[in-house]
Amino acid sequence: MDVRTGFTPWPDEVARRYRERGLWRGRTLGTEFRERAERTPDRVALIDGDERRTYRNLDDTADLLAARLLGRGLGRGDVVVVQLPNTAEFVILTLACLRIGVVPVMALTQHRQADIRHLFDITDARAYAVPTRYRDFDHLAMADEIAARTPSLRHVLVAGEATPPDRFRLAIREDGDPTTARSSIRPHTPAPDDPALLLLSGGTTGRPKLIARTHDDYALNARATADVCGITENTVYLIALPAAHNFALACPGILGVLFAGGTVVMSDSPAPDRAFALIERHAVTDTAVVPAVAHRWAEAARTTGYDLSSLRALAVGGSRLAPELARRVEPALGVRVQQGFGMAEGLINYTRLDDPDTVRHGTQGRPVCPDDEIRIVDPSDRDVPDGHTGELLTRGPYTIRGYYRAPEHNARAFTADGWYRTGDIVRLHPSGNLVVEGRVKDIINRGGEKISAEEIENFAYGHPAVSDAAAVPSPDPVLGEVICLYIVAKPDTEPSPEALREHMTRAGMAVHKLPDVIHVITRMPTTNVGKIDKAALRTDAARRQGHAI
Ligand code: J2J
Repeated sequence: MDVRTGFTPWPDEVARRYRERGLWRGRTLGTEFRERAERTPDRVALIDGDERRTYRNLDDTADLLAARLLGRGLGRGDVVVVQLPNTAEFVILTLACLRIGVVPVMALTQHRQADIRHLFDITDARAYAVPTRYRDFDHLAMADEIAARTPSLRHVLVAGEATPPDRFRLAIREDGDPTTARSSIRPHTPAPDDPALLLLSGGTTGRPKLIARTHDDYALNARATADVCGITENTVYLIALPAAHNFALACPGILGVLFAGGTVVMSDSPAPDRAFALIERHAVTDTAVVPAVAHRWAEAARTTGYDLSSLRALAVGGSRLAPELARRVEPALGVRVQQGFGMAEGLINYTRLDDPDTVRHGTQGRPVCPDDEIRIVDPSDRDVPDGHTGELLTRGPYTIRGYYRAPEHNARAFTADGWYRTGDIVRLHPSGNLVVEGRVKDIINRGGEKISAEEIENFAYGHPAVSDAAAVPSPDPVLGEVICLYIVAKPDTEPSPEALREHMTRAGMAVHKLPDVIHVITRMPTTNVGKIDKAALRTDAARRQGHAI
């Protein structure tokens, strides 16, 4: 099935307006990069370890790989599940796919069988890109197991060294003639309003939802965020968060920096020692992190001797940044903090670099594009008075109109006139910026990683001794929130937290979704309508952690 089936387009007249206003430029992401590469062929585009690639080299390598993908029968509308760490291969494969309309699904390296199989089920992906091993996990073995039970999967693209000969190896380092490759791929350029890639949503339901972003809208996303972050040809940008995240991929991230002619430096970890060494070595000017990482960096900067003086701006987002931490990070790292409140579904808010301290430290910013529309509403969808809290709804030229192949969920997640219900509780600051005050969606935001409570509960119910399960966030001084799972056992059983965790791992749960804390209790607290009282559990979890909430 073609990827365009199940994608919700913008209404025609809205799309026409976005084109007329020059927001959608009718160029694919592959073309955006090509045009930049033609302008600054000799500048350094990408650094990964000791490997440096100029714009010309990256452009050629992407073409060579695109031609090989075509040679394997992959083309416009085919889907490939990409599960690669922060490496040059991630960038090269992504650019190659974007050139010929192969649609990457951006999975995380922490995902395991359950999530990956779900991605294949939704997309009928024909290829799967994996490292051989990563962080002590044998991805190649997982790819084999998935291939054995997934008829649509025809090609395993392997990044890295030794690869068995019966596979299609992702050979991105080999030589070839880029001119021949370029002419063979030219007729396969996708349409700018085709879905370009699929992002994963943290989601509120049992399984992650997919977010289809078009070339037109994602190019705007990358360009508008690069503008408000002051990205230029002189920017050296460290990718310290997982590249598969929207934040690191295009806000401005890899694509925003590459379209502006800057240099992208890949880091396989946000750990201070790794990241600081790269900042010093490559004179990194900009990067983006989640608050948990900002906290670690600010602490580490006091004791490590790295020269961080090149660093100019630090974008911080993904979960709530406490104003005290925002204030502390700036002198500790010698940077200006730029808060980002965004979502893979679209809307990105940023504070601006020249905003006063009160705004930069105390708000999560304002939309990056003048055509972003926002409303703050009460539970009956009525606009709240200015300054009051309510749920944030949004529409705009890079915000989706529906999740991919999820009609039932879309009926709840979007209003009839196309507003996306973010599930975030916000308030408008007098400066016109948004302040995130909470959320109505039942997720856990673990250090910026969003995990659906229902998904964790479903895994727990898979254990034969579990009678009742409820997952709630528990406050954590570093990660902000961690996953706390409450269990009621069936009569005459005594499942231990270790046994439950082992069960979830065996069931293929992603590494970052495993509960941090499990409490086995005798009875679930319930509300007066008989539902599990999650508010009571959240309070209990906070109390057990020793935090007041
Ligand atoms: C509180 N909650 C926040 C913030 C996101 C830039 C920045 C973040 C993301 C991202 C992103 C928050 N304070 N500063 O894609 O490009 C929570 C909200 C939001 C959800 C989206 C980007 N910044 N959040 O985090 O798709 O609840 O995107 O709805 O992963 O993260 O999560 P995600």
